[in-house]
Parts: sequence; structure tokens; C-alpha cells
Amino acid sequence: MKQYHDLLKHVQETGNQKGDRTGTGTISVFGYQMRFDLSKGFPMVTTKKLHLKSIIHELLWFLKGDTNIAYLQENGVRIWNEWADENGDLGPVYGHQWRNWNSEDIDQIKEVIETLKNNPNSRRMLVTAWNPSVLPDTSVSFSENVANGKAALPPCHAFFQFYVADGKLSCQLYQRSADIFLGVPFNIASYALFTMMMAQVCGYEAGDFIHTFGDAHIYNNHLEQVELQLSREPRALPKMIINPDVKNIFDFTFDDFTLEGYDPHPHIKGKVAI
Ligand code: THF
Repeated sequence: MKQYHDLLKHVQETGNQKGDRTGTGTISVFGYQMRFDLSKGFPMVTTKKLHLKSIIHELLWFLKGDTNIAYLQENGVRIWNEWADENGDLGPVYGHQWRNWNSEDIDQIKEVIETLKNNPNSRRMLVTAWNPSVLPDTSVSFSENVANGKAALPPCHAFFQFYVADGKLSCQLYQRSADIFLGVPFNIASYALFTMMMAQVCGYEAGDFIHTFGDAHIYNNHLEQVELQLSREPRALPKMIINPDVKNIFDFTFDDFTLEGYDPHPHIKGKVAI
């Protein structure tokens, strides 16, 4: 994961000190891109231990179109707790927009799979979570936005596009806002896994995952953690094994995924900015 370390260093060296919505303060760059060849191993950060269980359950939860944190909590995943209302609802966030765009019965995942199978040269294979109709009003609370039919938070990983060439499926994500220390290792693993799952159900090999950023930032209260992480030597990437019998993207369950050879450095704690 040289790519991730290069990003950390790039932001450390060239970033702008910048205030932000959460009041934490960040060092930030605008515009950056990383590329991961998925045939070269599964891109899990090795210089700190990542909680893969949270990553897999979050992805399965998106794919169900679920926007209530009950499923995550039942599976011991806490990463969305801070933004949910008292009923566990987040409003029309990722899963809702992917599977039921703007509540108009448009299933973007189903449609993109149809196109991937039948017209893989298409240049229109996009899925968008960014929906201006449901963006929250920043002057009111998360739960008040949810009560008003708005999303608790605007999507950070806003839209993605697929591309097929040479029998290989690639995916490019545009992430408008990226918490490089906490969120980005999750986002890379999540979209890498999603690309592999999509490749399997559409009959392709996995190609590249391309991660394109808008505002990529390190929060000021993660700077020491980043120093520690950069002092560590990246290790060999693990291998992700997916149950080859699953042929429908909505049929995957947690037990269909096995990560082999993940040998990370110890976990590094960091506070999430809310
Ligand atoms: N807000 C902020 N400030 N950063 C984010 O990365 C982020 N997200 C989602 C929504 N808002 C965000 C939530 N995703 C962790 C990881 C991902 C998150 C939120 C929190 C986190 O705390 N990770 C810890 C603990 C892991 C665990 O308990 O499983 C870690 O050490 O990795 C980005 O999409």
C-alpha cells in the first residue's frame, strides 16, 4: 500500500491548514488519485490493523438499501452510530440512493449490472449517491434533517463508474471529502471488495480500483497517529477469497468472504470528527 503512504506524505508536505464543519481543523489538498491493481492483492492497509468486519457489513448494508443502523449494531459495527437519530435512522443515505434513487423506484445497482452484462462498452455505467434533493440543512441537527426526509450527512463517496476492457472490470470512485486517516482505509477496502463482487457476478476478472478525491484531509487530531503510521514499513498485501458460487450481487453474506495472509502492524486509535 505504497499508494496510501504516498497520499499521507503528499498531504503532510503540501496540504493547506483549513477549518472544517466539525470544528476540528484539517490539513488538506484538493484533487488526488490512487490506483490499485486488484490482481496484485487485496488493498488493505497493513501499517495499522483494520476492522474488516465493519467494512464488509457496511457494504452488505449499503447493498440491501438499508439506512437504519439496526443491522450494523446487530453485527457489532459502530461506525455510523454518531449520525443516526433515536430510531437508528440516517435518512436517504447511500443504500437508499443506490437501490431506490430519490424514492423513484430506480435501482441503480440492478441497472448497472444489466448494462455490464449486456453492453460492457457503455460509457454510462455510473451510480450516484449524490442527490441534491435530500441534502441536509447544516443549520439543524442530524435527527431534525432525518425527520424532514433529508439525509443525516451528504455522501462522501459520491459517485462511481465502471469500465470493462480485456475481460476485466474496473471501478473509479469520486470521493468529494475524505478523512484520510480513519475513513480512507475503509473506503479503499470497501470499493475494492465491491469491484471484485461485481466482477464475479458479471463474469469478469477484477481490474483496477481507481480512487479519485476532492478535498482529501488529515484531521489535526490524527497528525501524531499519521507520524507513527509512516514510521512503519508496509507489508505484503493479503488475498481476498470470495465464494465463487454466488452469482447475484444481493445474495452475498458475511461468510462468503475470507481474507488470507493479513499480517498488519497493531491498530492505531483515532477520534472520529462528527
Ligand atoms: N466522518 C468522518 N469524520 N470520517 C469518516 O471517515 C466518515 N465516514 C463515514 C461517515 N462520516 C465520516 C463513517 N465511516 C470509523 C471508520 C469509518 C467511519 C466512521 C468511523 C472509525 O472510527 N474507525 C476506527 C474504528 C473501527 C471500528 O470500530 O470498526 C478505526 O480505527 O478504523 C467515511 O465514510
